[in-house]
Amino acid sequence: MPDRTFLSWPFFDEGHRTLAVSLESWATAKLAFEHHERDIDGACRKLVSALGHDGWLKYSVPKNYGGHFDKLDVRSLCLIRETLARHSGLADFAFAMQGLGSASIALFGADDLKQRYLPGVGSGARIAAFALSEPEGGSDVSALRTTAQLDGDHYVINGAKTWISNGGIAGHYVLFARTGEAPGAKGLSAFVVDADAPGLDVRERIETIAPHPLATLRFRNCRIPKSHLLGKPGDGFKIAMATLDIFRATVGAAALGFARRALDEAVSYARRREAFGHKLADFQLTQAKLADMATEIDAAALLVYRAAWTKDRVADRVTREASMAKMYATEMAQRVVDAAVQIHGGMGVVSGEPVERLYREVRSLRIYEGTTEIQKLVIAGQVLAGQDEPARKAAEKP
Ligand code: COS
Repeated sequence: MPDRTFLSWPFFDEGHRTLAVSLESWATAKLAFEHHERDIDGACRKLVSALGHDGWLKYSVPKNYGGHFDKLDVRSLCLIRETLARHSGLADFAFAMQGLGSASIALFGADDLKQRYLPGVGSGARIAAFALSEPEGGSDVSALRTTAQLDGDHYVINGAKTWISNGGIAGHYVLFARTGEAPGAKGLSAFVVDADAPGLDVRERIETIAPHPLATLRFRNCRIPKSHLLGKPGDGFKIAMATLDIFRATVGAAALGFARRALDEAVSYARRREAFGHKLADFQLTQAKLADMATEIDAAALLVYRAAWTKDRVADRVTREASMAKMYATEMAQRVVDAAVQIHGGMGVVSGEPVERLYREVRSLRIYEGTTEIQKLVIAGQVLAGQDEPARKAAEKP
């Protein structure tokens, strides 16, 4: 049984506690922590559909478009990702992408775009994707090369995007491209592109150590209606960053889920496995590992739910908190999962064992939605600029 004591922390209200308990029952009944590798696309489609059917995707869209809350509640998103990740990395992935691939529309789209795209995302009928990274760069967003040129009532898109999760199975892509209002970051715009838009091809699928739908997309004179612009021309960088401000904390939450599962597996193995006439759990070297794992998990949970609570209750801009949560929790999860593998010895590297799977699942979290190195730049930038707005607002609260 995973540690649930954190649910009594003051970051949460009763709704969050109920959500965590009911999703835990659902995940226990419906999700198997097992191999899906044979038909990843099919498994992913089924997961989106099940998550939608049973109401969990209502947390990915705002209330007016079939969701639960007026705006995305980051604490709920984090609790859901943490719980799903503990049961199935692919279920966490399927859930996370519905939010990441639609939040820019919810935050910056015109009402008719929201009406067209968000209800399907919230019901699971439409699979969403976020297309930012390019073959020549993912970290340096201001250097994106894909172009979108205005031609009458359309934008014409040319270029390529890569590492696109749900590439090939998505119904739409939130796309960032250069519209050229100014050099660098101020010359980017955001759009919604339907997957069947003429001129958009899925060029190749990418296989990774923890398989999920992932592809490179090519745009050749791909025409989309001008009305598919999100926000204003030139707003693309800020739209991408504001979206990542929400979802970076949730990546930390997924890392927490993987880490909690690894700790549970390690404790259970240490209690039953004998060596030198004792259970592994009787050895102080094992105990020291378990103590470090448990402490790091709690530290990461505090950072993740601090970021989520700050976004929900205190400040719109939580760049520093979200980056700290993402960086610390994903690095922590790597260490915790590695320690769990070590406690399992040879069993830890047997294909299909839960900790072997966690070892593969956890690695990409330190890379996607901003590498650890990028998070350090973001945090240092905030510290050097003295941007402590959320902390100040929190201190002012009665
Ligand atoms: N919310 C709203 N606006 C934001 C913002 C945020 N979170 N972050 C930055 N901005 C604004 C800034 O206020 C600034 O606006 P002004 O020029 O009007 O002041 C503008 O955007 C540029 O910001 P900044 O100068 O901080 O940008 P940098 O070029 O220094 O940022 C990094 C560079 C590396 C931090 C950024 O490109 C980044 O996060 N890259 C990683 C992207 C990523 O996660 N890639 C993985 C693909 S997604 S799976």
